[in-house]
Amino acid sequence: MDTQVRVLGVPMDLGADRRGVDMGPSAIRYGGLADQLASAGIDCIDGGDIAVPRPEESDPDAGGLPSGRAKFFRETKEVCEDVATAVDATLMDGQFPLVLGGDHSIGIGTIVGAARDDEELGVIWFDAHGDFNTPETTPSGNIHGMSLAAVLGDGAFADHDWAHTPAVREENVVLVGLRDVDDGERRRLYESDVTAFTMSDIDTRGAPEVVAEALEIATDGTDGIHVSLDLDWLDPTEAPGVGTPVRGGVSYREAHIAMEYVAEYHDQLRSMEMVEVNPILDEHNRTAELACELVASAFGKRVL
Ligand code: 5AB
Ligand code: MN
Ligand code: MN
Ligand code: MN
Repeated sequence: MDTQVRVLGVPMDLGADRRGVDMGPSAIRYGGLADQLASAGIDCIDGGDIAVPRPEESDPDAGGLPSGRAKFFRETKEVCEDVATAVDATLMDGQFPLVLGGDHSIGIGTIVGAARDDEELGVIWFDAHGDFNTPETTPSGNIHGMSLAAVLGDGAFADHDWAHTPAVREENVVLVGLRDVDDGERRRLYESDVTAFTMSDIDTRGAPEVVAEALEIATDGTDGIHVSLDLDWLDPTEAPGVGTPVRGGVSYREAHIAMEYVAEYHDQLRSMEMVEVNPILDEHNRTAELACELVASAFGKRVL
């Protein structure tokens, strides 16, 4: 890829219960992001961090939705609008937006920004979780468990335009690595046209085949794809520094081969984000370092 990467940090922790993900962008930079990108032959500049209010300064229920529950809805919406504007501006400047979280609620902003030119955007969401709750089905009220549903305008989110309506169709959205899905989410996933690959699919078919199919679905008829990688997609033995770890995730090698497949689609790759790194829960920053390595693989780093 010849494009210059622009790194955008979003120290967001309004969308999750466990504190500490707001330090994710710093931990990932400290973990060697620029060097890893350089080792993939990628030039990068740092666009700094987007301002996020502290939970202590805000009332989680102040800007609530008329129906259902979504904590810090108003603040999340404001931050995501800023993320969308920054991602859009980055693309307009001919650069590649690499967004660092922060909790997964920021995916709303990244996707809205990447889809702003009314171009069709496919999405691959690597995650242990569906992030497909709505304010009506959520067991927690945490927006990081609703972000994929939010960009599709589901449930109570339908009444709110997130800056612009993104051009994302369910048919081009793929979840990969599921192993912890709430009852309401499961029902909603069945009813939707979103494709969901569980860990059982990866166990039986292998990561390369599943990821190849995910890429085909996300690029089918679209103008580009967004890759959203929640570090809890990996097994907690490899990525302990995440807020909601779930046993039975992908291995170190499966994660790398998946990103190497993503690299094959560099012409279609429009934006990428690495989210949910929690340095407080991490062991010597290894989850953040792993995030940097995976970025390098996604950008075409090769052994030979
Ligand atoms: B993550 C849960 N489904 O909605 C909920 O880490 C967990 O962005 C969501 O994938 C996990 O609160 C959100 C129980
Ligand atoms: Mn997630
Ligand atoms: Mn635009
Ligand atoms: Mn997750």
